[in-house]
Amino acid sequence: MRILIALAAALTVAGATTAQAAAPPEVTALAAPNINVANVQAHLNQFQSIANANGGSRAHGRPGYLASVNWVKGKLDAAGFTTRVQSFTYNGATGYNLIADYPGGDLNNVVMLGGHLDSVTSGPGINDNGTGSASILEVALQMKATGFQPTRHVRFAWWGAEELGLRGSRFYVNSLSAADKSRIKAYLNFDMTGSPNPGYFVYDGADGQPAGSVALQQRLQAGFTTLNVQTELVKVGGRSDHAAFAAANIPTGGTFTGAEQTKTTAQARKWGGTAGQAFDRCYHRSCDTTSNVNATALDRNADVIAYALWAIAA
Ligand code: DPN
Ligand code: ZN
Repeated sequence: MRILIALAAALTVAGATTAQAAAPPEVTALAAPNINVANVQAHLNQFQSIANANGGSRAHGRPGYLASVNWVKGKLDAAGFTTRVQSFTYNGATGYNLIADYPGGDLNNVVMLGGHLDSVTSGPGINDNGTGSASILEVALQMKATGFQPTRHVRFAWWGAEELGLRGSRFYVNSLSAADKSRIKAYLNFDMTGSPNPGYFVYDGADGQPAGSVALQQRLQAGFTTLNVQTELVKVGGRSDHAAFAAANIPTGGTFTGAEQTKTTAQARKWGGTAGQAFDRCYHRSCDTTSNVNATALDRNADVIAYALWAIAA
């Protein structure tokens, strides 16, 4: 699906040499790209193959985790991102965050998008959180493919060891100077965006989150509205990697399609799917494979990520 952002922009004529009356401002459409869900699914297939080749998981301290980092890094390097692997130690094993900067934009005005790349040890972690990881990867690649040149600087992160207590994201935020923290104006988190019995949740920006979080919430809600999808607010508290940013007083937001909780009758009426069943029956289980992803939810969330990024970073 395609989402258009209407922007008022002044027309400028390159190379004009004669003084003429300025052209009137015109409304042009700056289109956020329609994220092709087949591309996101191809990334998920890659994560599944990596797990299959590495004992069935992509967990912290297991070879499938570093293989995931290296694969995502290769895609970003090829697209011209400036990438960095940040190591940390947790539980006697080395963990890794992958940080990727899109060249250009105001370095004092940074927008970050992130998601955790690790799985639990019991499975390949395709919905949790191959989905968020693959979606922000595809959005990053489409920045380059479309030649997007935002005013703000855009940075992506794939976090390690989320499943062991948000370790990687906390390590990253703690590694920043006060000045570097203050340069980050927004952090958007994507953790589980393709649940098989999906809900459409947006992080509640008023739930003890820093000032500015409600604006991010509303931007994400607007993306879903454009797709004619109803949303509910969810209080995610400390359950994912936005928490370290919120603790540093950085505005946060995100989307979520549900985990172990049960879809209500009212939610099934609104979103379809099965009432009385978990949003993700394979949450943290070995069956969290590529079969455990709802393609419509994956597609809609990827489009909303692009919609929000194009609007916020413009
Ligand atoms: N943090 C998620 C997990 O990795 O288990 C679950 C979750 C994601 C919960 C997003 C709330 C919001
Ligand atoms: Zn998760």
